[in-house]
Amino acid sequence: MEELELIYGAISRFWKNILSFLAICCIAGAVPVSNDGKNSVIVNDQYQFEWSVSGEDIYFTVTAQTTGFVALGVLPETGMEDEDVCIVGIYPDGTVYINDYHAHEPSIPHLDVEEGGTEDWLLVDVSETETATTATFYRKLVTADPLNDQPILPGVARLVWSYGEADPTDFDNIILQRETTGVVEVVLVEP
Ligand SMILES: [Ca+2]
Ligand SMILES: [Ca+2]
Repeated sequence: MEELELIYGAISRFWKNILSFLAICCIAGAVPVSNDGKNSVIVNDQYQFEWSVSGEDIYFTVTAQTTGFVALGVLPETGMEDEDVCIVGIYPDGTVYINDYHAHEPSIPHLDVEEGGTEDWLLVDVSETETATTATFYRKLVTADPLNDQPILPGVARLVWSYGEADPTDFDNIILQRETTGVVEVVLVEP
């Protein structure tokens, strides 16, 4: 009996993985790859990310081919308004920055703290080479700032990926450029 349950579990996981794979391929055209048990998505040759869930927290590591900022956002189930965006990077002098944003209209994010909200994306590490920035950051799956953040729930999540060619000179005056911004749908937390 136990053996049967094990086989059933393995088959069910297999199909779940296949369905996740197909969901990502069909919706976003991105190719998911497995990396040391972590989940990861190559959005294109300029941007890729990994994620892992630990208790109530979700960790992301984003690598983008830029020495400017990298950004990752969470969209509501439908529509392009109310993006919840994390923007992170490192200045040439080594100073790092990470800020939590809310975009009422697509691609024009405003600092959560300027709107009575809280910083919920927290930095683990950011580093830069001559051509690329890699940042690891995390937040609670469901933050205590519902007006400015989107919850990350089991099932398909709609994410915004973005990067900028330069570091921001004004944290509350950033526009996510169309050429370097897109949406990817991915199962971050298994239903
Ligand atoms: Ca927030
Ligand atoms: Ca936010």
